[in-house]
Amino acid sequence: MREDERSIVCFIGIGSNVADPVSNCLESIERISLFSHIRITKKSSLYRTEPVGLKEQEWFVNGVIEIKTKYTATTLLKVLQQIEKDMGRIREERWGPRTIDLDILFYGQEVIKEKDLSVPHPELHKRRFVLIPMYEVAPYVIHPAFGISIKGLLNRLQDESRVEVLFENPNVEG
Ligand code: A4P
Ligand code: MG
Repeated sequence: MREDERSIVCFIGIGSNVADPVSNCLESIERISLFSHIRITKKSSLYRTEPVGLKEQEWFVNGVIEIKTKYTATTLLKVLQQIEKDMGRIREERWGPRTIDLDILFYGQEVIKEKDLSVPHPELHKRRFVLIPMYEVAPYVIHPAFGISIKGLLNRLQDESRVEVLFENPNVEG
């Protein structure tokens, strides 16, 4: 845990395209909410999204949540990876199908470049399936490496893959 005990605002990207992707996404949010040092403060709608990277796979369901946490970024990554594991995610091909994928998009305004952790997530500014739900919960958050807001990143975005609202999350807070 962070020694100063102050919470950091983070954004987590959620994705699934295996079995029942909507329940996988909702279950992962539920599991995240059970950690005592994580408070979920906003949830985006869930979106049905065209696969990016490896095209020959099922469409994904994607969403973003805002959390406040006292965990360090490294501990938060471990928590998310444990949830992925508990939900039955096995090692698959890169960019291929997955039961649940939990990415740290932003950890406050920190820029982290470690072997196992890059924050902001290095692909987020290139991906419509991340920026659309991110825009819904926090349009004015600034990307700390580029100094550009989510709105600005969306305006510059070249990714034209389709992102459709599936249903509005019934529990949006904040
Ligand atoms: N890692 C480094 N930085 C981070 C971070 N900020 N958050 C490391 C989470 N993990 C981070 O991740 C591989 C390693 O990344 C981890 O061990 C961690 O230490 P992984 O999730 O196990 O592997 P992966 O998912 O196969 O690769 P990668 O690069 O994470 O894939 P992505 O970027 O997650 O992309 N299309 C649509 N429409 N929707 C999607 O959600 N997702 C992907 C996967 C491709 N196409 C998609 C979607
Ligand atoms: Mg990932």
